[in-house]
Amino acid sequence: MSVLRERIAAREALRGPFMAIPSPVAVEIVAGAKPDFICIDCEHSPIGDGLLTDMIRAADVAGVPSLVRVRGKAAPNISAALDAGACGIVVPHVATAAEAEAVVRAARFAPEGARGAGPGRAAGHIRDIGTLVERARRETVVAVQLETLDAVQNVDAILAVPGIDVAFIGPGDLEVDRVARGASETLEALIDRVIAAADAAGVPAGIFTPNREASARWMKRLAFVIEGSDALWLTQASDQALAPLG
Ligand code: 3PY
Repeated sequence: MSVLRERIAAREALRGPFMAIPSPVAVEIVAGAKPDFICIDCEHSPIGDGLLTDMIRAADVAGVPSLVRVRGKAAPNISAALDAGACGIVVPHVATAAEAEAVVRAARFAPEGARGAGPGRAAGHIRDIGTLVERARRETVVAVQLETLDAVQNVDAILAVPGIDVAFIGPGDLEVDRVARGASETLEALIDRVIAAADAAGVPAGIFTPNREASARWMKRLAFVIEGSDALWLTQASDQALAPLG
């Protein structure tokens, strides 16, 4: 199987969940269902760096690539995820070209960026720093999450930044921002604008979906989908299992 970054660039149909339950066991369970990837969600969970490493390790054992949605745009969040061995990052709330440039700088080694070559897990604990740099140049996935009106406004400039692999749409946050700011454009129209810009820039677009039905609809149009989460599934399953007996 080719690496995730190549599969994304080839626009293979790829679908995987967020993992928000802070547990390598949860990763093992979900990885057993053979998703194309998992995306460990540090933005909306209490997953710290130590546990993140164990969750990536569990995904590696199962042969499932792990992306990490980092806690925020700051460079230390990005390097912590990549040094722990994630094959890529999803960076929330990217809204300007300058922010996109900072993401690429933090995520890519020179000459594309300025990531520090540290002796972390991704470097075989210093045994493989040369291999790390060479592999990361080929394999590290950089996804920017576009989820505000500002991001839509600036989408052409954001996607003109070299080194971005996925324009990932966050429809939930985009809708919150749209309503809060009283925008007249519909959510669908805003999403269409991002997809059109991504097509024009030659950058694959992706989107978050709440369930498999929504994924089936979106995957007629987009190749990359993050669907639901382990926490969402556990919520739904427990509500159903513990509903009052009829
Ligand atoms: C969104 O839909 O805005 C998301 O961030 C999904 O987690």
